[in-house]
Amino acid sequence: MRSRFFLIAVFFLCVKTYVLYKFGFRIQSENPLQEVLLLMNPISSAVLLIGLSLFFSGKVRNIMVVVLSTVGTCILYFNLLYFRFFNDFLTWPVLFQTSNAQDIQGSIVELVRWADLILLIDILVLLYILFKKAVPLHLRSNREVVAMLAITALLFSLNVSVAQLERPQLLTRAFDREMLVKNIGIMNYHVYDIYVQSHSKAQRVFAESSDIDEVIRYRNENYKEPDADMFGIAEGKNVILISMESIQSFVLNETIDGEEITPFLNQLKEDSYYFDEFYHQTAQGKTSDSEFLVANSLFGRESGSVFFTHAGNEYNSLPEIVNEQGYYSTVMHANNKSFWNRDMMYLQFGYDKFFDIASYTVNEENSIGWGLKDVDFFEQSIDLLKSQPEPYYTKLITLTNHFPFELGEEDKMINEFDSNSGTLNRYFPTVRYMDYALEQFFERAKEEGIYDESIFILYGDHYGISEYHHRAMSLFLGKEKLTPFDHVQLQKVPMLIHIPGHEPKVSHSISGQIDVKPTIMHLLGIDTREDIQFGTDLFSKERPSFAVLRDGSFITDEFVYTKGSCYEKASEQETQLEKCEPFFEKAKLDLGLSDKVIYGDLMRFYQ
Ligand code: GP9
Ligand code: MN
Repeated sequence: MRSRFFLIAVFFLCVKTYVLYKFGFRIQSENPLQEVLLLMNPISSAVLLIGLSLFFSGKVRNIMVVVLSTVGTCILYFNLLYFRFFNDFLTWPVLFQTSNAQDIQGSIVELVRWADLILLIDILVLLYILFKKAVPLHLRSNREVVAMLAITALLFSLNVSVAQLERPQLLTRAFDREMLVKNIGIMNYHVYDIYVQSHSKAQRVFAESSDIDEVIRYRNENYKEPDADMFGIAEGKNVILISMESIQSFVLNETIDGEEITPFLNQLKEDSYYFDEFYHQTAQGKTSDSEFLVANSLFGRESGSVFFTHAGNEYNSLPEIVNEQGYYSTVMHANNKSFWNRDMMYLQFGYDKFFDIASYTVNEENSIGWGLKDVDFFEQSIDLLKSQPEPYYTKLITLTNHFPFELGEEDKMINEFDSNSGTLNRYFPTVRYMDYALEQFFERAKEEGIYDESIFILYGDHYGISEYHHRAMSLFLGKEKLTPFDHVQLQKVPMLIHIPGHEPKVSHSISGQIDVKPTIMHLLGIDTREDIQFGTDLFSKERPSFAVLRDGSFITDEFVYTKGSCYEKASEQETQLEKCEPFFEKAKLDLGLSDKVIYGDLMRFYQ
C-alpha cells in the first residue's frame, strides 16, 4: 500500500491523543456516544497534520511524517503540563505570555514526570521504521493531497455532526474548553481558539461610540444606593489592600492534627466586617484577573489574561480614581515587574508607583518557591509604606502560598495533610505560614503607627487547589465524592474589611471580587453613579445576593447553577433547571456586557 508509513503515524497520534484524554486530562464520558466522540475526534486533525507531509516528495516526505508526529506530540504535551497546573487546556493568549515562562520554571519541574517519556515511544518506532525498514519513496501527487483534504473535511463534518447530536449549538453557545475538546478534539479546538481570538481583536476595530449606551443603560438599571452609615467613613484614611495568594475559604476555622490552619485570620474576621459568601471570579488570568476585577469592577477574560490581551485599553480604574481624590496609589509585590504584564497594565490603571522585586532585598536565605518569603515581604514593605505620602492606597500581593506550595522546614508550623495529593498536603503548611506573616504585618503596622490611620481589605485572589485534586479534597472535607455543586462552593475565598475601632459584623450576602471597587469607592465617599461597573457595594442594603463566576456558573441565596445543572443549596442536590432560570439573564448580561466593554475598548468612548 502506497501510504502505509503515513497511516501508521496517523494511527499512533490518534491512539496517543485518546490515551491522554483518558489518563492525562482525565476526561470522562457520560454515555457511549461521548466515548465514540472521544475515539473519533482525533482522526481528522491527525490526518490533516501528518497529511502536510504529502506536500513533499521522496525522503523528505517520510522525514516530515516523523517531524509532524513530533509536533503533534509537543502540542499534546504542552497541554498536559498546562493541565496539571491549571486543570484547563491551553489557549493562544496564554501561549504568548512568554514573559511568564521564565518565572514558572520551578513549577514546571514539579509538573514534569518520568512516565511522560512514554509519549515518545511511537516517535521512536517511526524512526526505527524509517531507518531500519525501507520505507518506499513517493513523488508528490496532487490527487493524493486533494484526497487527504477531502478525507479530513469528511471526517471533520462527521465529527461535528455527531457532536451536534451530543451538544446542540456547541460552537455558537458560550462554552467551556473541556466540552469543546471532548467534542471536536484537542487539535481542532486549538484551531477554533485561533478563530475566536482573532475575532476578539477585530471587535475593537468594529466597535462604535454608541456601543457604550447599552452598557450605561444596564449600569443605571442596576445602580444601588450605598449604605448611608458607611458612605465616606474611611475618607482620608490610608487604604491597604492585601491580595492573599491562593487562599480558599475552606481552610478557615479548620485544623490539621488539632492545629488551626489560619489562627490569625480566624481571629481577625471576628474583629472585622467579614463576608462569608464571597467568591473569586477569576479564570486563566489568576492573580491578574483578580487585580483586574478589583480595580475595574469588570470581569477578566473567559480565556487568557486580559492583562496581556487588553493592556492598551482605556480604563477608569480605582488607583486612578482615588488618585484624583488626593491618594498616592501603589502596588507592592516582590516579583518581576513584567510578570502578568503588570508593568504595562498598571500604567493604564494609573498607579503612581509599582514597588516590584527591585524595591526589595531578595536573597537565598529569605526566598522560597516563587521568591521572597511573605514574612520578609511584609517586613520590608513596612518601610516602603512609611516612605509614602499620606493618604495612600496600596495593594500588597503575597507570594509564598503559591503552587507548588514549597516551604522550608523552619517555617512549617503545622503538619502536612495526608492524602494522595502532595499538592493538597503541602498547601496547609504554606497557608499557615501566610497567616503568620499577616499577623506579623499587623503587629508591625501597629508598632509603626500605620494601623490606626488605615483601613485594611484582605481577600483571596483565586483557588489554590484545582479540580484535579478533588479526590484528596473530598478526604479533607469528609465527603464521599465532590459534585459540581461542591466545586462551586470551593470557589469561595476569604474577604475581610478591617476598620480599626469598628464593631465586627458578618455578611452572608452572596458576593464576589467584582463588588470590591464600588465598596471601596463608597467607603471613601466617592459617588459611583457615573462609573461603569458590574458589581454592587458590599454594604448596600439594596444589593442583590448574587455572584456569577467567569465560567457562567452563578450562586444565589437558594441556588447554584453550574455545568448546565441547577442545584438547591439547602439539600445540595440537583433540582429542576427552571429554578435557576430567572437568573440566567443577569448572569449573561453581567459577563457579556463586561466583555463587550473590554473587547470593544468601549471606555475610550466614555468620559
Ligand atoms: C506572580 C503572582 C502569582 O507575580 O502574582 O501569580 P498567579 O500564578 O497566582 O496568577
Ligand atoms: Mn495568585
